[in-house]
Amino acid sequence: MNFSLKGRTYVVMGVANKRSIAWGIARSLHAAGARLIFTYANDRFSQQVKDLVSTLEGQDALFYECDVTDDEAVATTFEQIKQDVGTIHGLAHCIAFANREDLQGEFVDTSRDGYLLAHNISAYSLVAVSRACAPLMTEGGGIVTLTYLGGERVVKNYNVMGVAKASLDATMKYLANDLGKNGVRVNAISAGPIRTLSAKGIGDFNSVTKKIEEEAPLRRTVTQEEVGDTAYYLLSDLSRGVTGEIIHVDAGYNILG
Ligand code: NDP
Ligand code: N5H
Repeated sequence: MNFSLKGRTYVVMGVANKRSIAWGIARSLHAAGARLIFTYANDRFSQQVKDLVSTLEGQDALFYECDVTDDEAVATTFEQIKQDVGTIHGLAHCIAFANREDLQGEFVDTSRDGYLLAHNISAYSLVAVSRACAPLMTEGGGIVTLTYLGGERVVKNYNVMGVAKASLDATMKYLANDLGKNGVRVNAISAGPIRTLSAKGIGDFNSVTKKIEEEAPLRRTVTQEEVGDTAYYLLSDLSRGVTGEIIHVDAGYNILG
């Protein structure tokens, strides 16, 4: 079996800068020979994304603006992708958001608006995006999303995002069940803490990583590249029998009691 991604096209959603997990995924897919399509929320980071992608040798990438809270934008983006490339073979959903004030203090204080916003962007978006992209996967395909241990257990400061990730995990499984009959697999990667723009200035990130360096089986944190290579596995035929699964790429931290 050939696990090259040459001749295949993947959509990567959620590159903000070179530290983004989505960027680690893009590099792994690129290294395997894939053609890439990037979407970004708004123009704020679009030039940065284009500059980054220009460093990928021989990559003839396409770019689309897509705010996942906007149903029309999601529909239009995938209609446009269909017109421009026809078939796609996979998608990486690397998108989450919660208000800063909801990522500190007590979860019990979460407002209705803050709860709905976090779930809208971080969990429902996977439903909207999967519904729009699955019809383009005419040769079968893979969808991968990014989750975190805070959706399985209570992690200090993760708060509403933990509840949204629990919803995302279940969403991933229900989508895997629906889309499997069309040859579309849906999986999640539960990444250990990585210093990205999202993680910046929130909670006590340093104390979380210190604990991981001291206690995780591998005694270190993980990198965007390691998450990227697992996404490559999940988006290639290497994982053809795997769907509805959560793979922890966290140096083994989740096995600790
Ligand atoms: P980044 O800040 O690099 O990426 C977050 C992305 O979310 C940004 O590109 C942002 O787009 C996008 N986004 C936010 N709102 C919207 C929206 N309405 N529509 C479209 N895109 C939106 O952080 P990460 O790489 O850390 O995050 C990627 C995923 O990984 C998230 O799901 C996160 O929860 C998850 N994760 C991260 C971990 C970590 O330690 N960093 C650990 C485990 C999981 P834009 O830049 O255009 O605003
Ligand atoms: C226990 C922790 C540390 C505390 C919680 C962090 C949660 C982070 C997730 C969300 C996505 C962060 C977020 O929404 C930040 C925004 O309020 C402000 N930032 C932005 O608007 C920037 C500019 C844009 C690019 O960010 C987004 N998201 O659009 C968890 C950590 C140990 C692990 C971690 C960091 C997990 C995770 O899910 O990201």
